[in-house]
Amino acid sequence: MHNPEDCYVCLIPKPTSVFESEGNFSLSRDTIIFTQKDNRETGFIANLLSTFLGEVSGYEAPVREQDSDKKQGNIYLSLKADESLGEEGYEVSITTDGVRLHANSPAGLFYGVQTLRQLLPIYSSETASLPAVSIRDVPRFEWRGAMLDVSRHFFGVEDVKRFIDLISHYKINRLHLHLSDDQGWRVEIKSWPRLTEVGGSTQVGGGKGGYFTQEQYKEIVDYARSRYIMIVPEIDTPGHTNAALASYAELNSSEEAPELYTDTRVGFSSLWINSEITYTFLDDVIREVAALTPTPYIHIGGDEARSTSEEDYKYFIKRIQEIVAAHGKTAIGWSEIGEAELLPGTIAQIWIPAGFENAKRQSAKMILSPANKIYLDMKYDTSSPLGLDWAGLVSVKDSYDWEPGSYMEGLEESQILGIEAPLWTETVQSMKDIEYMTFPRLLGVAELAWSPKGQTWDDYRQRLAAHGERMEAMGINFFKSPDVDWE
Ligand code: TNX
Repeated sequence: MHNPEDCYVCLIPKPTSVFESEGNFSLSRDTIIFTQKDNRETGFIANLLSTFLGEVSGYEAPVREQDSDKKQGNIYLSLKADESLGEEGYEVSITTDGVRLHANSPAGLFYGVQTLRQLLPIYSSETASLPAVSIRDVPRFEWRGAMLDVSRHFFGVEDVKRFIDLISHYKINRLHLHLSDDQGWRVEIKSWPRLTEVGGSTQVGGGKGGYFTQEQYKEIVDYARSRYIMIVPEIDTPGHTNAALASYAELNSSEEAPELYTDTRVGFSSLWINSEITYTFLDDVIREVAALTPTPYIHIGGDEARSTSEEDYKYFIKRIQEIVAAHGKTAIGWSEIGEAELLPGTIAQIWIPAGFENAKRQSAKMILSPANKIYLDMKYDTSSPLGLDWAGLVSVKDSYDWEPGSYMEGLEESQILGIEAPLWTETVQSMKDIEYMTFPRLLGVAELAWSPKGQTWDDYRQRLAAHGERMEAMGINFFKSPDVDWE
């Protein structure tokens, strides 16, 4: 096992098409990576490939610019490709003579490089090679997401960067950061400094919490962008707001600030819906977050507003969408926002059926995050040391073996933007915990989002079994699920 010829079978997510041929391309001390002239992004991706080659061959191939694609015996990355590959697809051909990777955009090249990484041997050897194979690969959905809750427990820049590195290997392209909740406010807002000074000072269990300065948040956005991942910031409203309410008395209808909260109940907090100060506050927050976030989306939460009346909720959701739009962004909200009037373009993220029918009637695009299938914070089985179980147990098989296209009744595939797996962190306290709950379930989610419809659990399960050693080599603390016969 693990000779390079076998390796193509363990690609995750599985490519659109794979054709094997004879032989392989041997890496040598003469191997050079060529890129097109004058493209800085391609240079960065080529350097990443060089690092991956170095890890297994002990030799980091140099990167050079070149005008034409004539040269033999080397690796060539090109931004000239078949139009049908779209924005994110790529084509790679490996022969005994060399490697040709083509895409229409740097993102496509980046995904091609992740595929090449999985085709390389797991362990370093002097005779490292790539199997002769020809792959054409185009994603099924444009939204391939993971969510990390940095509010219940705070995770700093280094942890978030590691998370980005790990998920980008599976062609995930959205990282939704849940930046505020009852237990903590995690992004600096210069016009309302107590949000982080007070609201960021603790977390579940009473630890010291923390927050991202605006500089740190920008660092995360840039780091993610260099891995073709878009950061989607969430400011959860009008419920899940105790940290903000504790920071500023004027946001409370009682005009008194509650204590900070470090337990895990939900549904008890609400912004003061009928006060203009609330909307001044939100306008400031959204303006600052929008200015830090170069991409189109801001998530407004909208979930579990059990302390807001229905009438107030509808009024509020309408107004906050207008604020988001005024700052040039598109709003995303959890299922429940479907009960309110949605502005054209607003996206509903479905985690429970509530709100779904009304969101569908309003033609909202949907992101699917069904809790009983892909909540990464659910226990795997009754013996899981971490996690919750309100949506049931979510085994590795459960998280893979469902079909997004027919999951919600009457939902056309064209209305589905994609899927996203959230990791809520009430019970998750360290990077090791994050990895344990995320891996390997997120790999299955990545495949559901990327690969053509109609993959089977049996086939996936074998690829995952072969992939375990690779996760080990990457230092990932993954759950060795009994659903899989790990090699
Ligand atoms: C429900 S999912 C929540 C979160 C919790 C999660 C725990 C959603 C939109 N709201 O506030 O952290 O359950 O699984």
